[in-house]
Amino acid sequence: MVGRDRSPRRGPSTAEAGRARHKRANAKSAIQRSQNPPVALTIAGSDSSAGAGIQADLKTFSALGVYGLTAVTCVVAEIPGKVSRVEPVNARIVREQIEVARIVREQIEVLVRSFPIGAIKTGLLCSTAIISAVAEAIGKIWHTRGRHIPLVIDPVMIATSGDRLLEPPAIGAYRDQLFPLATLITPNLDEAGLLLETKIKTRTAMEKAAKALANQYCASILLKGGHLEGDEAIDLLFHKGKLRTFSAPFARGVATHGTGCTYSAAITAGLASGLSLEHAIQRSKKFVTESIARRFKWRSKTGKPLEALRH
Ligand code: PXL
Repeated sequence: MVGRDRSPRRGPSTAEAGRARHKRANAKSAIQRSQNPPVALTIAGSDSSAGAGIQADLKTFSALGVYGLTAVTCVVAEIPGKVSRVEPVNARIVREQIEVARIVREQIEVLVRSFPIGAIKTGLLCSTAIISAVAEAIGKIWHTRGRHIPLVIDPVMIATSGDRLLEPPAIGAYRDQLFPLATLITPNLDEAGLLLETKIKTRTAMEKAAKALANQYCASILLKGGHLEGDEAIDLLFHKGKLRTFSAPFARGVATHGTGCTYSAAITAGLASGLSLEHAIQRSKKFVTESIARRFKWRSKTGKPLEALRH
């Protein structure tokens, strides 16, 4: 067997070689830095059909060039149109829920200590204990970092199918603990109605509701109007004392779900990438509208349409 030549290679002096190495390393770290995408964290539930929840958030982050981190709060077994079961991560009784809440908090804390997170979003938080854990973890992070990371709260309460996803007493925990930390809250008409204990049925009522929520929680509000007005899907932003409208043609006869998750994830990706709130929302509205237009279409064995957003 021929032995390998282990003698030192001939080449530049040690100092020159050191300088060259240093230059290469600098260039490499500059490349690595410039290649690293913005980072965003989603704290949400898992949707087995992957149209909504943490799966929709990750697909949206990727499509918009953002590296997504996750903290899972609950597991939802479902297909489009039917939620079969919602299970908080490993929780059956209150004691276990507190244990779960600790797991959720630890996921967030360890990620925030390690990654340069540019924005955070919350989706389905499922229970009072989990909302408290998330609020506590985010409050602590802000305190130790000495700055606020933009926080987008999608107050998921009811699925597109009409199934309830949040236990009713948890609304109080949202109000008291999490909303005060929000940069932006993105309720739909039903969620805003539950929060304000009223029905929102007109454009004027929408304007009143957006302002009332913004005043109550000192946060910007994006109230999603869905199909309230004719052929347009109109959303109202109340931000820094001003109302602004975002609209797109309303898509009829669509059987997708997860548009709310996708919308708030896209806004979070925009904020993590340094866009202003208004620009992030404008880009996200377009992204959601396009994801609906180019949706995937299957048929279930019983012949029912089975559709999913193409992120
Ligand atoms: O679209 C609301 C939603 C959010 N999060 C999870 C879901 C759903 C709807 O089904 O499963 C995990």
